[in-house]
Amino acid sequence: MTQTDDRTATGLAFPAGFRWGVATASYQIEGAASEDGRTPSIWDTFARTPGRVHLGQTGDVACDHYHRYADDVALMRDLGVGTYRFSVAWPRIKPDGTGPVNTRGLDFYDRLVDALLNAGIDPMATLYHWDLPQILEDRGGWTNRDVAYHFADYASAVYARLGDRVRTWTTLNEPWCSSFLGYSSADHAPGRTDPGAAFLAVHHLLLGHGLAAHELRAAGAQEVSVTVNLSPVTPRDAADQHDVAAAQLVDGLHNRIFLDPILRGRYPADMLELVARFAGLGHISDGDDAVIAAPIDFLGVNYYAPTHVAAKVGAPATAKFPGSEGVIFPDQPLPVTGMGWPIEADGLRRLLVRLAADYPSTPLLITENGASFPDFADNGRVADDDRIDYLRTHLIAAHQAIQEGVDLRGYLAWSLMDNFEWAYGYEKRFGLVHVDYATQERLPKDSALWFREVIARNAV
Ligand code: IFM
Repeated sequence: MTQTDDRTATGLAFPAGFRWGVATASYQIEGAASEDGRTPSIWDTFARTPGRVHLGQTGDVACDHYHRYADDVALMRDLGVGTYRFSVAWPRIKPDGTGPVNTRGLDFYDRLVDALLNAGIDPMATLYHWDLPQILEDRGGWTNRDVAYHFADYASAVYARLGDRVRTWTTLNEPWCSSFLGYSSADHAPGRTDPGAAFLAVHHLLLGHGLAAHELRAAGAQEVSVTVNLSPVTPRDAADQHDVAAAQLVDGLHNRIFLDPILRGRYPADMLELVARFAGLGHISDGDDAVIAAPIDFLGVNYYAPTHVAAKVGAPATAKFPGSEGVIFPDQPLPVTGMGWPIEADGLRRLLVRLAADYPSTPLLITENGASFPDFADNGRVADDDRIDYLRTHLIAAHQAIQEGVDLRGYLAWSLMDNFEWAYGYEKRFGLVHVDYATQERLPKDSALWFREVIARNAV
């Protein structure tokens, strides 16, 4: 990167030590799907199932990061990031899900971590970003309590190899997606449509988080965290009790069903009623609450868009939110990203302020924020002003939250580079760096140059 981009600096300085970085996930960038002993994950299976992923695309090659990681680390160094959040692919480490550790799988992350440290970049490892070994899904996946214990074993194995150099560990990424999109709405792998299974998955993901957090801590991890995707939920009419009740329900299913067990040690009462309705309570054992509430050093917050809801008599439930009969999601009069997601930067400020109020003394770190837009490389340049606007306004909102007293420790942009956007395949581009999938050529977009200046100034 030789150009600079000093558009914007409004002079809003972030606190000293604020962590700046970028994030990715294993299946979305690595490729090398059957190399060095890796076995299929649920996403390999899902992507091969006709009709599930845009144009039948898969992560077989993706950004070929498995082979090009050194160049990608160099890109990050040029960007000036202090932190790189990546995820580890469980099927590389334990190809049969539970048994012996595959050293060759660990070797890859070992090389990556060393390259990052040599480049002065702090590695932040996420242990589960959705690529469950298919062999475990064949035994029920996250509906099976045993998987939570297998997850903790796998976490220990990764820590044993990388814990001397990786100081920050995240157990799960976005358990809402793993449970509700994976087991109820079928938008994600494993593509099931059983709301009861989704609630079982919620609990076993939470349990897996708690067990793994305990193992990591006991082994000496310096920082343990979990990342949730949250959305502030607003009723269409704050004076209408039905709209307000609808918002409360969706807030429960999107946010509180994960936040309360992790940070308060119990399910919220309204959510426990839904769990009982769809899955019974037999899968919740005495002592689970305490395991799930294992202390964390910060909460990872992924924010993309706000949610607006209203009540409507007779409306059917939305599969992503089981139990949401009578709730609708009216279009909002807001601009949208390339995903069709409404853009509201103040939603991030509201969310952070609410988290600080409801769950005090938990430091926060934005582990993902970003936007997809239809980008085009033209004469060696991608002019993505819309992404710069998105990032800038969200950073200003984050800065405002800090001014209002929120203990926000850092901001990681999603994503380092364009990648496999799950069911949307390669059609949607979230990267700061453009990827030409035919040649695997990387080209920093204008947003990368802009973000580099933000990082260098510690200010937006
Ligand atoms: O690409 C995803 C990522 O894997 C998880 N958080 C949201 C991103 C954009 O959809």
